[in-house]
Amino acid sequence: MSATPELSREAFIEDLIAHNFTTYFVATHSKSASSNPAFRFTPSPVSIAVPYSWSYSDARERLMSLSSLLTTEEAERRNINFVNPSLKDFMPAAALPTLRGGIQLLLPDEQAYSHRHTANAFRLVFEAPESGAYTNVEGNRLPMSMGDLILTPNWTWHDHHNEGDSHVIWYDGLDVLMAYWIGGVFYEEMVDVTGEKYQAIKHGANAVTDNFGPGMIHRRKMFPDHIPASNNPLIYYPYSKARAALTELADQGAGDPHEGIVVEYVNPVTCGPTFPTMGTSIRLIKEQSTVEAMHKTENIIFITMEGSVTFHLPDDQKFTTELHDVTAMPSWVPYSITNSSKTPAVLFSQTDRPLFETLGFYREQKT
Ligand code: 1HN
Repeated sequence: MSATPELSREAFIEDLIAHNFTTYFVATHSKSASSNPAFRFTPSPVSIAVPYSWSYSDARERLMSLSSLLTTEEAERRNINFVNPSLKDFMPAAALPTLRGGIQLLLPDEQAYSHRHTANAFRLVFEAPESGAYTNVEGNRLPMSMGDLILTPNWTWHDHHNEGDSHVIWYDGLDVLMAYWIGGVFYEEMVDVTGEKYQAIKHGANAVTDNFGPGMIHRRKMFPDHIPASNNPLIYYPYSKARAALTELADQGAGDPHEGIVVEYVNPVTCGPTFPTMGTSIRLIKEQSTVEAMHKTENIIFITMEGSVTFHLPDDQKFTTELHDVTAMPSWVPYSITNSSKTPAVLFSQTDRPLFETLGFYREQKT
């Protein structure tokens, strides 16, 4: 196109966009009303996602229905994903811009065959038989008991099994949305690599947890060379230990008005987050107490593991949760958390805060 000064501003911009160009004034300027506010230069972040809370009982009912319509063989992973209504048109299965979450089911005698991917993932167990449900991560048989946290870091083989006498349901948390956006997803099925659908069991869970007693690890034994050195070798965190840590801190009177009593699951090698891209923590909110609101640049998903809480947001929006409900809070949205009952509440969380911290974008501000 040659320069045509006689074009009106509107016609010029229309032509520009039609030819796959744009300009700061249209795409980014804070005064422009033509773009999504999330992509303008606003004084503080405006997320492309909305706060949202999904009821576990609604999701669970659908997962059960799905189990009579789709086998694990067909589905590879039979799950129901949590979808943020403002992201559904342009991101696959996103609870928040970087985070994916879902619940997965195995009935007795079912299994989900081995695969691996660069996206990091964790499993948080919601319902499980007394024994017999487990995930095999790189040959380690890790039991799935209520509240246990199991990691399947970047490029680790993992398959799930239920040899128990009742169903197992767990939450899958992944950083895979970020991996899609940057073009970082690799994936393969074990059967195509080795001819086997499942891994052999080489170790029990104590081979993982006992390794950290002396404060030393045999990294080569835990993870062969092809797996990134940044991977967290502590791939199993039993709920009993996490819960005991919270009780002990509560007894000591620990806690912060803006956080409650919170412990982070850390990579013991770096003392950093569970994964380079994604952190996990567990928090106790004492009976009849409130965690005060704050702005934070993190996308965070809360899962109610015990009790019930109410999240209060701007414009009188609120979410009251029940057991295993999943609540997503986008970056910078302030929310307080109230536990008005007579028993403590426990919230698990999945956050992309490590990304902000690593990139130098992390900020927080009191309301
Ligand atoms: C995955 O590997 C699992 O291993 C579950 O159970 C859900 C969603 C997206 C990408 C990979 C699993 C997943 C997933």
